[in-house]
Amino acid sequence: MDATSTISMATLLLALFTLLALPGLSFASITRHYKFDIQRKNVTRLCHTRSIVTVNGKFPGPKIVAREGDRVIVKVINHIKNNVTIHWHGVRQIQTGWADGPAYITQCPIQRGQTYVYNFTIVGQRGTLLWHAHISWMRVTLYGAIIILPKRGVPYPFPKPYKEIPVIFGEWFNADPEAVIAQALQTGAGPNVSDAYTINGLPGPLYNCSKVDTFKLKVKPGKTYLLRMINAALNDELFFSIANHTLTVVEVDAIYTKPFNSDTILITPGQTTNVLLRTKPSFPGATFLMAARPYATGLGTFDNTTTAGLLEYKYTPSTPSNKNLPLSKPTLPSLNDTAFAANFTGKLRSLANAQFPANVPQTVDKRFYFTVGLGTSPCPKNQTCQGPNGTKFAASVNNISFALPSTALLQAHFLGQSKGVYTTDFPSNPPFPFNYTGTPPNNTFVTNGTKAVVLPFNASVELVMQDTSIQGNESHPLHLHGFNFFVVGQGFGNYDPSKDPAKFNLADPIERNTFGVPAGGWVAIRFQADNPGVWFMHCHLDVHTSWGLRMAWVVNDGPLPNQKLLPPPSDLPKC
Ligand SMILES: *[C@@H]1O[C@H](CO)[C@@H](O)[C@H](O)[C@H]1NC(C)=O
Ligand SMILES: *[C@@H]1O[C@H](CO)[C@@H](O)[C@H](O)[C@H]1NC(C)=O
Ligand SMILES: *[C@@H]1O[C@H](CO)[C@@H](O)[C@H](O)[C@H]1NC(C)=O
Ligand SMILES: *[C@@H]1O[C@H](CO)[C@@H](O)[C@H](O)[C@H]1NC(C)=O
Ligand SMILES: *[C@@H]1O[C@H](CO)[C@@H](O)[C@H](O)[C@H]1NC(C)=O
Ligand SMILES: *[C@@H]1O[C@H](CO)[C@@H](O)[C@H](O)[C@H]1NC(C)=O
Ligand SMILES: *[C@@H]1O[C@H](CO)[C@@H](O)[C@H](O)[C@H]1NC(C)=O
Ligand SMILES: *[C@@H]1O[C@H](CO)[C@@H](O)[C@H](O)[C@H]1NC(C)=O
Ligand SMILES: *[C@@H]1O[C@H](CO)[C@@H](O)[C@H](O)[C@H]1NC(C)=O
Ligand SMILES: *[C@@H]1O[C@H](CO)[C@@H](O)[C@H](O)[C@H]1NC(C)=O
Ligand SMILES: *[C@@H]1O[C@H](CO)[C@@H](O)[C@H](O)[C@H]1NC(C)=O
Ligand SMILES: *[C@@H]1O[C@H](CO)[C@@H](O)[C@H](O)[C@H]1NC(C)=O
Ligand SMILES: [Cu+2]
Repeated sequence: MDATSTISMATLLLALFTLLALPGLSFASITRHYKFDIQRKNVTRLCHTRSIVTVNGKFPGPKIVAREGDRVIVKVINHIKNNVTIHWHGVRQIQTGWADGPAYITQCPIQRGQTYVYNFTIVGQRGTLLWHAHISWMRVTLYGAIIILPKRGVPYPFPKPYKEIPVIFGEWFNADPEAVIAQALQTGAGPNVSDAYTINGLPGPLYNCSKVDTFKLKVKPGKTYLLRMINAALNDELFFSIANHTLTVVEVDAIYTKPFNSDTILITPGQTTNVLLRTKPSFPGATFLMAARPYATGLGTFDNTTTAGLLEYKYTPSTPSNKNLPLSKPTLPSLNDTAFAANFTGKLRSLANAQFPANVPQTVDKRFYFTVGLGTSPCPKNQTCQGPNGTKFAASVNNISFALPSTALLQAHFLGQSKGVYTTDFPSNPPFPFNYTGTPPNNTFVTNGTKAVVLPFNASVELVMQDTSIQGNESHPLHLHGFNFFVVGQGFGNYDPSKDPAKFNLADPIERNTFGVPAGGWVAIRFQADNPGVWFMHCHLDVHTSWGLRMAWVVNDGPLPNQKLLPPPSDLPKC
């Protein structure tokens, strides 16, 4: 080897080394391939065997692991009679709305025998998210974790955990959930509630015939564990606590937070929360219960049971046995503790530093005020209905109960064929004002329609969502697809546009994709409409979604090539 080639080789190696060391270069990212076979499996819980729908026969489903910047390709093959779609909850899907997944919004369902390949990259996100089915109530058993690691060589903004553990909450029905919701929609009554909550698919020791199905977290003393918590329950927000241990919240919805300590966390369906658990410095000689049960304030019945798991310190011969020591139980807030909920959510702040800035829109192009809540719809002529006063339960946004179309909105939008599929007259304000959190109006009937809001590319949006007291004040965890939003303000009673904006936090508000509109209150959010496509927004309590608490935003293309929705993949399912 002569001198020049040695030099050029060294330069090349140096250049290569520099490139590899720099995070964010596309060639450092990789493609992660997954295959999801949708198939039934007999599973027993609470001494009750049921044929449930699974991915690859696993319950909860397989976890997706990727690094920030990676491409994820999931081939979904549907082997069952039910239609299926999969949603990658919280993944931004920049320009790739075709891979988002809500049925009849971004795609037609994958029917029996069909295959669809979800193909997307993970841009500017790291943390915990979840995937779940997004059609009818199929997500009761079709869900799993999405774990997005930072780019190689980039540390967490908190001490490196000794171990990372997914903790996924779910809801178990002894009955077939598809039959439960079909019957409720037919009769107009509230659906039968679930029989148990689960931690990683296991109800735990507080239910009859369930001791064998208990999640056990075995830990060593003096270590820091990262619990990646996900609420995949169908209809219930949950309080969670571990006896005698404090949790440090460090990330929600794949956004780093300013760390804060709490003995109990509140997590709504669709939300994720990463917490650090520091174990006791020495073997404590006792086992600790971890438990979750709902936060609920509505008038309807709900599953008020408690799921539990065990935090077990590893026993070594040099430590005394803990066999006969009492089990420590956590104290959870009462089922209707709205003060705790407000206190907890009020503590969440984005990290908002130079490396992880909070890009809060400081000015607003478009303002919206949406009521969210329950209502009723008339009973069909020759039927008797079992909802309030012989009507049917319904739910709405600005009094519109969203009717799903029979083809996908995104296709209609892309092809310029919205006529007969959806209209663009979704109201920016409630149709008639009333004291939203006071005595409900006499007429609680909703109207229905398939209506969307159209936004120009990159509009900055401020949306105030107001709970209504119709059928009871209740927290509604609203989830926005395709974006994260900043929670700039929240309060109780009716939003006051003359006084409340002065109190908005535009510096370090929490950024996330799902937020519980306070029971009997309001929340103000802001987001930049920088992702072209059709984006669903809905309550993540599936019973409310089924009743119509859902709507869609259409974000038009921008002028540049990287501001346009890409063409649909060739295997996009047809209706
Ligand atoms: C589930 O159990 C039923 C009844 O025992 C049986 O007929 C069926 O084949 C089983 N299904 C699967 C997927 O194992
Ligand atoms: C995924 O999308 C990328 C970008 O459009 C494309 O190059 C690639 O071929 C796709 N892969 C599959 C398996 O569809
Ligand atoms: C757990 O907390 C309870 C109540 O504060 C206390 O009585 C008990 O001693 C604690 N147990 C352990 C092992 O720390
Ligand atoms: C849970 O609900 C059941 C049935 O509605 C009720 O009987 C029971 O008192 C409730 N338990 C709690 C702790 O609220
Ligand atoms: C919460 O429920 C308890 C009974 O479980 C009741 O006494 C109390 O009034 C309720 N609080 C609120 C704010 O509804
Ligand atoms: C709110 O949180 C603070 C600090 O953690 C605590 O001292 C206070 O008691 C909490 N208030 C309520 C109503 O839970
Ligand atoms: C009444 O309901 C039944 C089924 O529930 C339906 O077959 C029938 O057509 C309905 N009649 C009218 C007049 O709507
Ligand atoms: C049902 O109707 C009665 C009388 O028409 C009314 O007093 C009551 O408030 C209604 N209940 C609900 C839940 O709408
Ligand atoms: C709305 O109703 C609530 C509850 O009854 C009441 O406290 C409040 O004063 C009412 N607000 C207005 C503006 O009337
Ligand atoms: C509501 O109904 C009550 C009694 O049915 C009536 O007195 C009142 O005027 C009605 N209010 C409105 C706003 O229509
Ligand atoms: C929508 O409203 C119309 C009346 O405007 C009614 O006939 C129809 O049944 C409603 N559809 C649904 C799904 O509630
Ligand atoms: C599945 O979806 C297709 C397309 O929308 C629809 O025609 C069919 O009725 C659905 N099948 C079932 C079993 O729901
Ligand atoms: Cu809701």
